[in-house]
Amino acid sequence: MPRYDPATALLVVDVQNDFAEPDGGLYVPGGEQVVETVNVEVTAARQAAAPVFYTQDWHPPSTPHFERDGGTWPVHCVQQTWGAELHPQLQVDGPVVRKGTGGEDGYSGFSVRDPVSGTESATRLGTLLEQAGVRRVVVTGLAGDVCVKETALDAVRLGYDVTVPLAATRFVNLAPGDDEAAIAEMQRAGVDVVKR
Ligand code: VGL
Ligand code: ZN
Repeated sequence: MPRYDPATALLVVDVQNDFAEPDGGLYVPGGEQVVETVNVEVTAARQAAAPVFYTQDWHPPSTPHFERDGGTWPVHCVQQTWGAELHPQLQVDGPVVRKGTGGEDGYSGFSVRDPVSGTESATRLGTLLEQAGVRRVVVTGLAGDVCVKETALDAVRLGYDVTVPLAATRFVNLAPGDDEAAIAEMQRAGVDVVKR
């Protein structure tokens, strides 16, 4: 388990019903299992006075992020629906940063991208980490080959030391092998990927 301290934050990415529950709109196989392992991290972080931040995929009902509207993904995490809610068993003890709210692709917790124009803009997460004096981040949640990966890569670019404990994530594997490719990409970027 990663060691926490006030400068080592825990990031909990998109632990929402649509990803974590078998009848969710974009179920990540084994997603329900991370609720428990993430909660262990939340408890450890809070005991060490480490800040915890959550992200929440939060899409409008129609967005070019969705396959039916010209994008990639089945409908998921539509604002105000059951699927978009954080998992009911998730321990929430810190700010929740929503992403994709204006119809953007919100893969990284740090930034969103307009799927039509390609323009990127920052979420609140970077500012929150700066204000808290964070130097290191532990990235957990769903999915390991999508939002966890993009959040971890962005955190490296922003100068943070980054750890991803595999016990606290699962992979969507839209294409077979996406999990191994994501792990390799994170490692090449300097992420400390902790195997189970
Ligand atoms: C995610 C696909 C689409 C994720 C979000 O949270 O990993 N994946 N939107
Ligand atoms: Zn999404």
